[in-house]
Amino acid sequence: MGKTKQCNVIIVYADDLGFGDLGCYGSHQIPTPNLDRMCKEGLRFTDAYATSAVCTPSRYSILTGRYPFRNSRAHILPGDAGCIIDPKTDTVPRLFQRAGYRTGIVGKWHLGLGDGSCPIDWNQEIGLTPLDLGFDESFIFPATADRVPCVYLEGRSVVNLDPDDPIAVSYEAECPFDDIPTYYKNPELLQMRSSHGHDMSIVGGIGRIGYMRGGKKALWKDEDLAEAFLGRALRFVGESRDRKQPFFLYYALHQPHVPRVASRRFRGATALGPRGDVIAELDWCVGQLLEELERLGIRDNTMVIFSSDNGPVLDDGYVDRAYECNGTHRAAGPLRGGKYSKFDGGTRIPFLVSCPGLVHRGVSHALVSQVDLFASFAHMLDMELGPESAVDSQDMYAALTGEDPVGRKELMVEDVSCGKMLRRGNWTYLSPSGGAPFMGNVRIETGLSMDPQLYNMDYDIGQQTNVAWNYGEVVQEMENRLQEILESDRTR
Ligand code: NG6
Ligand code: CA
Repeated sequence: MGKTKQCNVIIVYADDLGFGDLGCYGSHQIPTPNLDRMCKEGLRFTDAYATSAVCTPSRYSILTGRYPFRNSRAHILPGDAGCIIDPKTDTVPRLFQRAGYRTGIVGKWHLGLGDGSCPIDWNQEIGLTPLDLGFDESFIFPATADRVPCVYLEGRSVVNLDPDDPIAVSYEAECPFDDIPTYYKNPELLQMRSSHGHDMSIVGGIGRIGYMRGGKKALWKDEDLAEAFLGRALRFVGESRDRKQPFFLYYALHQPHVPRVASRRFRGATALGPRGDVIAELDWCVGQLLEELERLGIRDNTMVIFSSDNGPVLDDGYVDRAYECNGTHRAAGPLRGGKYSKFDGGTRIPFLVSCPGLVHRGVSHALVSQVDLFASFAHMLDMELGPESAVDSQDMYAALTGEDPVGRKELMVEDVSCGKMLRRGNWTYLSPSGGAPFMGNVRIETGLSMDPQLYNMDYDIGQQTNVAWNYGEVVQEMENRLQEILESDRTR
């Protein structure tokens, strides 16, 4: 088949959306008509994985084509962390830039800012941002919706900075600012209580991780986040179209990560409480984007990939009725565990591809990892990759377009504590690692065990029956292979 050279590419990346959260993946309780339609027009993958069960490492991989273990700083970052991607590292947006594309990021970043040599001064231009990693345009929030600073960053600067109200941020355990509202001192200001953590600064009536002072005019409103990001995404697409330049957009949604505050239009949209509502909102955002592509006459020339950075969690630290209203909804679908865990619920995620060059529509069981997008895009663009670029990325272009039903032979993922899982064919092998089998606060099974675990995903998608003792040779082989990957040349 012909290559879809010069077609636009959009990655829409949800935050904590589970394998079972969309209608097209079996949910009956959350209306997701837009993604369901995109699914009908494209390919729905059943065996696609993020590289990690949490955010920062997955995002590191999707943008660099490297497994997170290659970067010792690829763990959930505080909001004032230095950037963990060395500006010399090749990235997906750089690849597109080299191919003549206009590149943009809109939404959640969570890979750190500045070079880490000194604390970030939020009142000045910031030295190392997505602009230094291959993005021509950048409109982001620095970390997560529950971490300070709760501000947008456009290019190198905080939006709506007021020199008379400078921003200061601290992730010290003790609050260094005695004149800001905090969780225990000012409970009267809270509009949503925390179930665990999120008990430092109060911003917009919500307890956050980290302390923040100043920047009143710059603070985002949680209920406006969806439309603010969507507006920027549409603007980027429109401007690219006006310039007649092909574009790559990384649209990193903040939903359904906590705190879940739906815009007015979606408040009460589902019977599942705020978590359901913000998923309905997320679906609407994607619908708006697809409509705009159609309106501009570029839908047929744009590859849209939709996925999530890690699996789902109901209670991630706020009292927002996610458990109480969940009913029979299964956010991880038939998978065991969820966000944070080594079971498939942590890393097997929704993955939809809708693209002009599609060979087949429908369902693909090809085994693919988000780390593969880099090499697959290189193939699509007819670009060579140097030996140091995207060392873990495999060219899965034929799988993404539906030509190849098989995909990878194997892939590796990690849980929140960096324990490893190797998927090979129908086997999942969970390498032994210590730690509690259950995370009480989030009520998720971790998959941690000092025993090796082996599951046959053909018969046992819910990973209920550990057959490691019956297949000693497979276990040994897979453990050896994991070690081989982990020892492979880190410097490449
Ligand atoms: C955890 C937070 C959780 C979430 C997660 C990162 C607490 C108690 N929990 O530490 O709410 O922010 O980090 O999520 O603070 S991720 O999707 O960005 O990886
Ligand atoms: Ca996440």
